[in-house]
Amino acid sequence: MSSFAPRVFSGIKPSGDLHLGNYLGAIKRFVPLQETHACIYCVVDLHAITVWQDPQDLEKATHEVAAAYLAAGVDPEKHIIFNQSQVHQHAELAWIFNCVARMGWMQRMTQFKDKAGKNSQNVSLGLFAYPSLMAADILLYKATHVPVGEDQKQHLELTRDIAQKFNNDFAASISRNHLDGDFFPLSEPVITGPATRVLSLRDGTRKMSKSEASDMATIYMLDDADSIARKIRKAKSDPEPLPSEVAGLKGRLEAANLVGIYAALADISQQEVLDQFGGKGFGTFKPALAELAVDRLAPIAMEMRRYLAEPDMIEKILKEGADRARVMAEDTMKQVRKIVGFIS
Ligand code: AQP
Repeated sequence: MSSFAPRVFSGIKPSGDLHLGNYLGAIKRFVPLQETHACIYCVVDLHAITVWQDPQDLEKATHEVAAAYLAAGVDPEKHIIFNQSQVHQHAELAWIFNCVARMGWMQRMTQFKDKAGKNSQNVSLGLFAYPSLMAADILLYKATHVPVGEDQKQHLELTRDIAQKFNNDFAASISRNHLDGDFFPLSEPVITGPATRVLSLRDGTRKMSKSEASDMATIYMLDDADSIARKIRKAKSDPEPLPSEVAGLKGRLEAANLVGIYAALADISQQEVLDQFGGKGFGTFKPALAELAVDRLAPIAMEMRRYLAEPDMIEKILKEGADRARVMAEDTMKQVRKIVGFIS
């Protein structure tokens, strides 16, 4: 049994317009966790600058991520919403973790390989060290659970490796400082539901992403009803009717993606979707999906716009959240500095 209090941490990069993958894979799942856990939801701006961000766009995107958290139903009074750069302890712990993590561990990260592509000599050092900062984000608050999309699974495994190595490397010092047991928890990824990897609407081999070049491949959280319906109507599919069993979706990437999106939006299982639409073609299924998507996304988009019209209020919420997060982060860092042997 873990001796750590149940606590959730997750974050989203303000690196572009939020999309359906961010919503279904992360934000939508943040909300129910508030009932059972103390939750900390961060706008991870330090992560965003691992690739170039125009400063004005970064500010705008930071507001957008905070507005999405609020519009989806995160409560900033009972829980915490803040932007990462306001709590400098994230960067401090990340540096220590850079000295704990091994080069070989980082070199195995598939997201780095995907993002760097053929350009690996020319990307920022920050992009390479990204998982170390992510481990710091989570462990600074000793978070036990981390709701993320499928693409973050490997980074979560690395976070556990870093926590374990820190606990082992510094075991004697942890005990000398009367901090019994493991200092950092082995945080659990929470990757659940039918849409943990929402795919591009134009190419079922790629995930939906902020940095996707084609506008038609991505449903944005702030898209209007017409755009959502048009994108779903034009989404790549296949000529076969939908199967009546989930097993029949095997090898049909685009069909499985659209069924998964429907299930996640309707809060039902993929099988329940197929119970309704099995044997029907995309001519029937796509309009039903478009209607559902508009029904679920439009109220959130409206609420986001309402928050975005009040940037001062968003910044006040972020600042108050950062003030509360900093107290917890400094508590951890005071102990970490002692454990490592820093004089302060
Ligand atoms: N397509 C997706 N399906 C399900 N979940 C997804 N997430 C991202 N894309 C999908 C989840 O959203 C959270 C925030 O991700 P992020 O913005 O911090 O980074 P990312 O995963 O790199 O997202 P993008 O959209 O692909 O951004 P860019 O293009 O800027 O790199 C995470 O929990 C992630 O799993």
